[in-house]
Amino acid sequence: MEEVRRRIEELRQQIREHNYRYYVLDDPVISDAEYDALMRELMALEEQHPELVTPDSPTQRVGHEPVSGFAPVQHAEPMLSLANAFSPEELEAFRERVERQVGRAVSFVCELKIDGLSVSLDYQEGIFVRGATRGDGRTGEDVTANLRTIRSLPLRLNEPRTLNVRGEVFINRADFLAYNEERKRAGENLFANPRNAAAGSLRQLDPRLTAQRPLDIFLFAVESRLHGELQTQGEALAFLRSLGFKVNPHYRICRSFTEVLEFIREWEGKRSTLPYEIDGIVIKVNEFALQQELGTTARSPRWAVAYKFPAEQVVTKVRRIIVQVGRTGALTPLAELEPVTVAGSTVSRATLHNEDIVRERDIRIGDYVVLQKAGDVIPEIVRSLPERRDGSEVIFQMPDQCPSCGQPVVREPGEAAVRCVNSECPAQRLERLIHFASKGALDIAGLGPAIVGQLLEAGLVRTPADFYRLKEEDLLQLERFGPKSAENLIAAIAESKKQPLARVLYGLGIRFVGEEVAREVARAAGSFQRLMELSREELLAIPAVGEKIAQSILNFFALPENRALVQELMALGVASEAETAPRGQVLAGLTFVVTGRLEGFTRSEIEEFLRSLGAAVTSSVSRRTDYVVAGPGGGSKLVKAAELGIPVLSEQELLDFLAERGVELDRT
Ligand code: 3B8
Repeated sequence: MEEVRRRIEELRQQIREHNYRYYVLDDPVISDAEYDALMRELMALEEQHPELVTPDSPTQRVGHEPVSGFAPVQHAEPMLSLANAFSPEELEAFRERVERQVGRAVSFVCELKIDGLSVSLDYQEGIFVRGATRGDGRTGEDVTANLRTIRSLPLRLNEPRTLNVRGEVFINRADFLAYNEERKRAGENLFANPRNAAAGSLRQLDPRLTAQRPLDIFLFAVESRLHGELQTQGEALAFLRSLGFKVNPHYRICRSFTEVLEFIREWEGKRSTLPYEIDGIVIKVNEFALQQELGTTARSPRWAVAYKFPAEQVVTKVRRIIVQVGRTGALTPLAELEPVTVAGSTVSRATLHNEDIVRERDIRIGDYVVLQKAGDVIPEIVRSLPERRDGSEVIFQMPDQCPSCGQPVVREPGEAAVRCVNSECPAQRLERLIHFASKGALDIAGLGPAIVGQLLEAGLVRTPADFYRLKEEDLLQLERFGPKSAENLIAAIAESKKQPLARVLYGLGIRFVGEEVAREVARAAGSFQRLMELSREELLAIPAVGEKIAQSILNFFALPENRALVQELMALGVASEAETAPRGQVLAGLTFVVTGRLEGFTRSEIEEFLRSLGAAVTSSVSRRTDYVVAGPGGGSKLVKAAELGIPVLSEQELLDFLAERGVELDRT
């Protein structure tokens, strides 16, 4: 037995080494056949001795049975996104801001901006234990099983470290093309670009399918806790490599901004020679101490910027300009184009935003136009080509009646948008219903635009409250529904009642109330009932809410039909959990930071729990922190807490603290 154990360990060690050489260094020293022989021997031994199988064994990459959806993962440090610079001028502005704040010239690291999707990886004592997508930056999805299938991702590090790192998952250009070809043969939908293909693969529910897809990963960041031990981004990249991670080799430490510009120019030219797609260059302040000093905004670090390569431009023809009515009644002109391929996908429509833009860019029906993708995603008509006109082109006129309901439209002074103000307008109604069910709002699976359209058409729904009154029999009358799909949709709708108030508020589609504002307003209100009663003063006391937003919320709740809708949703049990939950908001107004390794819970469990009690949980210790909860390995945050005189609670002390406030928490 001891012998078997030894042989298994030996095989794993060898296979790991060969994996590293093959997938990370791209420099194998044995043939594929020799490698296969090692792997087969290991698999056979593990099959005979299943008790010896460990999660970090190289055999564990193939993936197990499908998981049902992905569990949410709270990021210990928020996953921010990069601010963009689209021109040398914007890049120069970044440099000036940095140097003004730091007070001197600084050195930068330039990295290729891999066009994939960011993930966060957790290792415990050197073992890969969890990986998550960025999600909304605060909460991602647990895609551990799928990440395990990426051959260049070490399941076990060269050192038994406990840490969080970040990187970019991507697919090679050639693999992407082959993969799309395969999908075409199988009659499946094609992916528009490698990033979408990578995202689709990573979010694949069956890891056995993900395992067949050619995903790869480059690592580019370490958690800030390591910023004491490592001093610069350059050191962090070297450190990541020493642990066995794949790090993109084409980075450069630049001692002056001239070198940064040179790096950019160089890669703008060499971009197409890479086997994977990049959409720009990331420029980071090299020293962590300076990064810390520069800090972050709500969304992005101030110490880094993504320089986006100028967009690819193509010429196409405007066939028609149609007018769409949005959920707030805004009329938007939309150009229908002769289909063209730009930046990797086919485009046949582009929004023209509003009347003024159509006039400024002098875009006429029948015109040839220059099209590009803004930020490489949203198709945008940059300008028309008047020299190619033949006289048959027609100047676009915004209608003075709503194309959906026929009511006269209004243009408020100082606003670019023309609006239909008829709240009964069918187009607005449809868009509002679609929005209510959509991803950031109630996120009702199976209730997409087409189904909502059918339901509205059939007279089965008029307001979001009607969704909750639907019965399976109602759905069975509709095309495309069978007993199973009807049952699933009803279940998904019922399930959505548990969504937090913030999502419901966002789902109401109040003008200027985006997801972030909705979160803050919902938290301040605490309950649905209170939400309707918030006064102007109370609204303005919320940091994210200014005059314009406050007025919009007041206007919304001033309308009897909207109040009636909210009353109905409450009566139907939507978002009732928060206020009827047995635990009150006993921690409201307190800010916590959780650090170190806890025993009874994961850090994100504790954080979620504290939030459910009304606390704010942040990732860094500041004067606004009330308590730090620390397990072993708290590190720099404890030092900061001591400096600022902030009380530190052990796990047990936290439980006692909560018990004193009438909250019991079971260890799991
Ligand atoms: C901070 C640093 C986001 C990123 C970052 O290759 C932050 O560094 C980020 F908030 O998204 N796609 C890279 C890449 C992406 C990011 C990054 N570095 N090389 C990439």
